[in-house]
Amino acid sequence: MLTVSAARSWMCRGPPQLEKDAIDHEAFLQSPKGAARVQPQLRHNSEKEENAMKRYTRSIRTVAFALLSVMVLVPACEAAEAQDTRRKELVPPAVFQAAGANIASIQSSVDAFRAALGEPNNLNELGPLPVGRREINWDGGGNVDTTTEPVTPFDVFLNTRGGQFTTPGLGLSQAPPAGGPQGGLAALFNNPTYGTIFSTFSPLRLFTPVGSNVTEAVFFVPGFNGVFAATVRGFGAVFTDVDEPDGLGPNKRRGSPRGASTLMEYFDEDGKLIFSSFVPASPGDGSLSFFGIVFEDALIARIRITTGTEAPGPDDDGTRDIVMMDDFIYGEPQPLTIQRSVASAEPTQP
Ligand SMILES: [Ca+2]
Ligand SMILES: [Ca+2]
Ligand SMILES: [Ca+2]
Repeated sequence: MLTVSAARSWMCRGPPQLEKDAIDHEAFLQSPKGAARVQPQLRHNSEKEENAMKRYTRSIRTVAFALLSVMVLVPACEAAEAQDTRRKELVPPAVFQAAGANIASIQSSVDAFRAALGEPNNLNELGPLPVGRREINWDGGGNVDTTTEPVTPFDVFLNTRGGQFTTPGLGLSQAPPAGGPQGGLAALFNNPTYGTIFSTFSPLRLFTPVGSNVTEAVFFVPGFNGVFAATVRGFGAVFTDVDEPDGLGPNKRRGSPRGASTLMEYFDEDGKLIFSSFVPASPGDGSLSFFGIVFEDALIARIRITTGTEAPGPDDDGTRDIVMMDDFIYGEPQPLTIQRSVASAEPTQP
């Protein structure tokens, strides 16, 4: 089967055997013996060429179809080759993080992260777009306070914003800390304390796995219902009530044996871990934390978020750190294999 890289190379350089045949044919026509002796051979060669050209044309069509089917539009061969070179070099990302008692504690860090990803907020626009970012605040456009049933995969924003979220647990839910027709997190996890120990960065709802403390994110070109896999150059998330580390130090730390509870892990399209970090903590209840990174290129294919020391349900106390998520903010999803050239090319629809 023709690989994408082989197809791209062929598209760039053309089939070498056909070029050689054409050159030999022309030299023969110009030779002294050519006009007198060559007509039968010339016809034969012409038929060979015609057949070769038909095969070449058919092959090109096949390759073009294969390329389109995997979203390889090859805007420029030079860009593709430059991409292969740069893939070997991993430039460290810019890191944005903050934690504190309230929204003001993290607002400037979130805004700096947004600026690093770039304008505009692409909302529900059809992708792929060359610049900008996507955001999910889980709020249903504003004052929605319903608690959604846990589902996985969580595909609510798969088409509109190109984000798909999964958990190894029962599912993922959007909910206010308390209240609304279903009672919010306090009712979802049958723990009334959850109504007071969590706060929102964007009111009214938070996002959480149920039956697990792990959430994974993958990306697609917005507007195509998850058909075209994509990567992003940056991803950040807001958290509430990250208590650990609590400053006790490695020998007296509480809860997690890792010494911290909330972890962000970033993987490339080959599944390789390219960056990981714990999320900064803040003491007390209802605190907010933010952690995000931005690479130069769209290297991030998957993210694994570990929230707290264990799945929500138990009390948040000296041995357990329960954590919820709020806003997800990420770079405009770029189709796999052209992500590094799209920024310098005309926007292309798949
Ligand atoms: Ca929210
Ligand atoms: Ca707490
Ligand atoms: Ca906590």
